[in-house]
Amino acid sequence: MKNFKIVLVGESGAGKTNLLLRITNNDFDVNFKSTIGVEFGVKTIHETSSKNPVKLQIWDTAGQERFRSITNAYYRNASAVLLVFEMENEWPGLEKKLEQWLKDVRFHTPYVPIFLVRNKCDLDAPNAFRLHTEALTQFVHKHCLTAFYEVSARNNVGVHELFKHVADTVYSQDLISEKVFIHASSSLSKEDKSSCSC
Ligand SMILES: Nc1nc2c(ncn2[C@@H]2O[C@H](COP(=O)(O)OP(=O)(O)O)[C@@H](O)[C@H]2O)c(=O)[nH]1
Ligand SMILES: [Mg+2]
Repeated sequence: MKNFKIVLVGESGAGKTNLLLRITNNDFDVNFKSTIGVEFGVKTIHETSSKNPVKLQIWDTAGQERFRSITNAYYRNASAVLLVFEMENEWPGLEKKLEQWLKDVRFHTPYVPIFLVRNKCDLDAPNAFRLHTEALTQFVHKHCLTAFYEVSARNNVGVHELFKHVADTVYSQDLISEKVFIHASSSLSKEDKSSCSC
């Protein structure tokens, strides 16, 4: 089974650890223990579009995000990044924070798909007008992000759909890079033959 590293990033308190708990243990923790962190959890997604199960190794920060000191090692070999945030009242302020995170992500791992994840959607007032949805959709296009999800780790809303999309994306991306590699090596061997002097 294919195994992929996925990393969670975003502000402290956004709900990264609880997203990990929800997808791996179907659990939720009301306490905010920013310093306690497992390195990663594993989730096998069976219902992928390709019908091939995919194993996701999902990495959680251990509080380093409070100091904006997520290291290169954390991002190393990641196949996708989930940028998690919670809604704030001021869009310009939130946009700035998200852009800082994207800068950091793209500096460490320039080509991976990035999923923008708005957690805690259970906190919305029942009839609240989705003020930010349009701005966020534009943000996703402007920064060429793979997708935008609204989820609730607490109420288990959208979490499975998100990770299924992540699994499908990293799996198909892996197939493409394998094909490119096979194609490149087969054309190389042809060239080798044609230039062979014996
Ligand atoms: N209402 C609500 N609270 C959440 C949700 N996810 C996390 N929280 C709470 O937000 C706080 C921070 O969550 P945590 O997962 O530790 O955030 P992290 O710092 O990004 O890892 C905790 O008190 C959680 O119980 C959610 O979906 N809805
Ligand atoms: Mg945490």
